Amino acid sequence: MNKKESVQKSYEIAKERYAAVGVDVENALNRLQKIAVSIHCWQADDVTGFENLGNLGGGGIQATGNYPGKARNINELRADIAKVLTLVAGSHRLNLHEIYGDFGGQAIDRNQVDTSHFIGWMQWAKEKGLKLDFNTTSFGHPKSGDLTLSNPDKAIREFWIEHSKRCRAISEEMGKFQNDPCIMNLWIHDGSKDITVNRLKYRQILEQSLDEIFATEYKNMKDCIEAKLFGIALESYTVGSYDFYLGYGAKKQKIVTLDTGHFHLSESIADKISSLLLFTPEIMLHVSRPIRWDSDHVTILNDETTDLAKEIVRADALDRVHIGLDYFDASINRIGAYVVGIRATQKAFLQALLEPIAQLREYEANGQYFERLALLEEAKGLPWNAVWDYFCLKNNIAVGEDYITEIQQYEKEVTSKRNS
Ligand code: RNT
Ligand code: ZN
Repeated sequence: MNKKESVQKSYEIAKERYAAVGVDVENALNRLQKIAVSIHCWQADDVTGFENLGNLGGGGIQATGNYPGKARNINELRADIAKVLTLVAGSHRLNLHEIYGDFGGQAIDRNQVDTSHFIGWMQWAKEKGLKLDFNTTSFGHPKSGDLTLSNPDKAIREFWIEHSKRCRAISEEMGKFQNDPCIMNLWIHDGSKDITVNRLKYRQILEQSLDEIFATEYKNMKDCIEAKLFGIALESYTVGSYDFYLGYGAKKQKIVTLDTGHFHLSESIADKISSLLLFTPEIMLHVSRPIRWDSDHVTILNDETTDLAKEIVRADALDRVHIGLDYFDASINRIGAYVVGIRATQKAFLQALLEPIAQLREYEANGQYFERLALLEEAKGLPWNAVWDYFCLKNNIAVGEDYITEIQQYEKEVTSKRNS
């Protein structure tokens, strides 16, 4: 039996096994096919971007590692993303940061950016069948400092307000062009290394800045606000904490972005889904893998990721949750980092879609808690991987570990020839 035949045979057996616990595998596959992952452009170049403003310094974010071959310009980044797309099934999205604009060698500061710098991206994305998402970029700039939108200095604050407004206008144009809302994320690093005696003051300023930024109503873009626990060199206080943005999001009906690396390590992100669904319009996810802190390791198929996927599927909220990735591991092959993370996310959702939920809920309704626990345990071992292999085969995508050699080949022919 060749590989293709054995994948097909295993799939047929898996289908019967799942049917026995009341799960329709074909339905799960159809739903998985429609799940788009918003692929973050910044893993390709360690969050460097293409500004021509000289070495900015500025801080706020940090990638660690120096694996050779990072993308040095737009063409290389596009080639890398195109390669990634050949190794993952389904239709996805590309999540751009403002600093990845097509600035054509010009020094365009962050308060000067406009849609013209993203026309090239919009056209390229259309050719590739990708929808675009967007992000303001307030880190890595001389005006980044410790405080941006919450800065008491009016000039600095207004610089970042102007930047953020322009990013919303660009997102609106992207959404219009692709006939699908562009999801724009706003994350700022604002905080304090040491004790501050002005916690309220900075949060008040941030609230006012956000109100100003969001004053214009748009139809083709959606705003997300992303909280964080702390940043390196800003350990004592984060202006945009989860309480802050959850409150703001619930009050002003904005989407809260849950980055799985931005919470206390013992906190369940999965448990937040059902509450956010009740009080905020939609949810944006940055699926990552915190190690000790928000260290942005590649997303893998672990309990945290599958629990998150299960909560979304159990809440029947796939149409209200935007699934994005956010990590930037500069210590391994970057194409590989993308492919492992995207495939892991899809696997987590496949497992969630294959859960024998009707039976589990029946047990729960009847108070049959031993039965519920037993089926949850047994479900972990059901042959989901046979369904996954078939999903890849059906989509003409490398089955199992076959993508390793394809990435090695691309490294040999393309990325290893880039001298940074
Ligand atoms: C940083 C946030 C933010 C960034 C990207 C690059 O802690 O997670 O989402 O990673 O905007
Ligand atoms: Zn994030």
